[in-house]
Amino acid sequence: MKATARAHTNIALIKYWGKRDEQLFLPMNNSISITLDRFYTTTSVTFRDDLQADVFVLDGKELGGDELGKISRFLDLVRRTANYRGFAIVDSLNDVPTAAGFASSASGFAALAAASTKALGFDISNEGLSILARQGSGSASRSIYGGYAEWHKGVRQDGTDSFATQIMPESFWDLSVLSVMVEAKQKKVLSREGMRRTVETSPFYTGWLDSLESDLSSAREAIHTQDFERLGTVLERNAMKMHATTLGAQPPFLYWTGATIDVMQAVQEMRENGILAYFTIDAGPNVKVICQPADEDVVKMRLLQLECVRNIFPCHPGPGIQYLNT
Ligand code: 2P0
Repeated sequence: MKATARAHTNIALIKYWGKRDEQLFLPMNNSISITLDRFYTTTSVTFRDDLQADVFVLDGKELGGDELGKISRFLDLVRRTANYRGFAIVDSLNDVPTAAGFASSASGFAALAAASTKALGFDISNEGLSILARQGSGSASRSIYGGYAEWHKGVRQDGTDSFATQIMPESFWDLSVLSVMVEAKQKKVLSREGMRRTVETSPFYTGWLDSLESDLSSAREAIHTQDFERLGTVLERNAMKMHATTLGAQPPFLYWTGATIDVMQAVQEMRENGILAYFTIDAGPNVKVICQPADEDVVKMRLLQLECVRNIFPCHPGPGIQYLNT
């Protein structure tokens, strides 16, 4: 009744931004990501008949309140499917520096989905795991797979067709993803709230949805043909559009700081000087800069010259779910 699994974080090239069902975590649009090698969560789940409640230990510290509540609600989904009533000890280690600006919820819920189903002896497909992980955090649906993945929004109301699939494995195409840390402060508008506000109030949101199919097909084709310039162009434009929707929300909000813009401009200047580098930004001020591995050192050196840059974590495409012996 015990299993351990590891899942890696991912970075969206075409963003998930907006839900059509908040309970089931059903998105308004497809998204495309790269799973990264460097940051991951390792989770052990032990189901025991003698426990009176679930226990959640994160990085050696027992957590209660909201954090435990999210884990317990997620385990309820697994228990319901397995028709099992016992509680569990969930022991998680996060090798994801929060300061690097990666959502540990993606690796966290992907690892929890894999470890909890394995502990109860489920025979579950990757798509089934992706559907389950999605219900902990949307972006977790993509962390089931290594390399390049696409989360299909699905059309059904029950979410049974809303899961990710792999576009290409990590060995197919090596890219450098530099996580550029500019700011360690807690973000002001959490992504969950930011998405909701944007969908409900931003007049720019329809523009986001209307132009998504074209971004998705460009990104898919660019990955299949290893066309870096095409991929970079579409991922940067897609990030800009996502952030533009927040400016139209009521009340408006912006995830960028001055430092974010300094990094964006440095990336655009590098391109003017012939170095192919592109940026993307999630629901916070840090920037991810994507370049070809041969340019990684020069891009890193240039960005480190900026006064606002505190640290840079270079990443590459990484693996999907791994089960570890316990
Ligand atoms: C993404 N983000 O595609 C987008 C881009 C942030 C910006 O997925 O509410 O933690 O748990 O489903 O997955 C971050 O949001 O949100 C995110 P929930 P999640 O990576």
